[in-house]
Amino acid sequence: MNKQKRAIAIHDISCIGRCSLTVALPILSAAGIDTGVLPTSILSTHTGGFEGFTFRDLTEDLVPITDHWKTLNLKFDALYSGFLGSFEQIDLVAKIFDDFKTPDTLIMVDPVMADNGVLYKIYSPEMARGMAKLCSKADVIVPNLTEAAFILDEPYKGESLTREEVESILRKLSNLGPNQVVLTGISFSEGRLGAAAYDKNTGKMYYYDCERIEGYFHGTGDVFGSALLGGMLNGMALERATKLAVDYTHKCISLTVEADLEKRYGVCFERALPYYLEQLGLK
Ligand code: PXL
Repeated sequence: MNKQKRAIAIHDISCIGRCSLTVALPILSAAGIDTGVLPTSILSTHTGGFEGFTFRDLTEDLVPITDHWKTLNLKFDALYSGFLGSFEQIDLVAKIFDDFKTPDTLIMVDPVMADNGVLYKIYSPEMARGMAKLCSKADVIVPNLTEAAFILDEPYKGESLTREEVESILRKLSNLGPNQVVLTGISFSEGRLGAAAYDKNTGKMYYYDCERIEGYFHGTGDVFGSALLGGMLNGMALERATKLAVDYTHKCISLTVEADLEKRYGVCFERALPYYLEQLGLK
């Protein structure tokens, strides 16, 4: 029998406004990965840009769902967590990682909780501390600079950091446990924006950036993380997958701006999927 790669995406469902599962699922599926979901919560919209959103916490469902999977002896090539619905979910997801990890399972944690120096609504500083614990279980983590500061319990210094500062953050994050760290929102010169990646096993650091497009674009962290994981599951090394994730995210933003689309709906990642598939060699 041929082997089909399988991943589980552990994020919320924001019913409106492309982010989390409505981004991870289509991107990973396009990358040829059979992607199952473990929804952490359901919101009527994401939390940034629509007033009065509803929020249903699905903490109580995580254990029954994954207990059923255990009886089926299911195996996954990747477990990918993002936005969680409660503080308790941190320990539950950590346990799910332990229960389903095999020597071939890639665990990716995007410690989604903050941006631009501020925690998202519904996240508490206590939750931020818990995220550090979850990151310690991962093979790869994908924080932005704000999330990195919360995880390391350090002040957020803004975006303009030196290479030495970025390298020190990457090393400290990898010392928590993950072998590979990809830090987003890195800018060493005006008008450029990208990511820095560190592989603890080789000691190598990589930087890659693109032209910066001004403005805040919702859900782009999820686009980036999903594109990175899709690249890695298609056999790309960290450096190549990081470049692809930066380029694809940049393309999604530039198409959204060109088409003059309403920003709170997230970026039109669908229109850049042909480019993504081409880079993956799937088209
Ligand atoms: O893209 C991160 C994210 C995920 N899920 C929800 C969010 C956000 C960012 O604001 O609100 C519900």
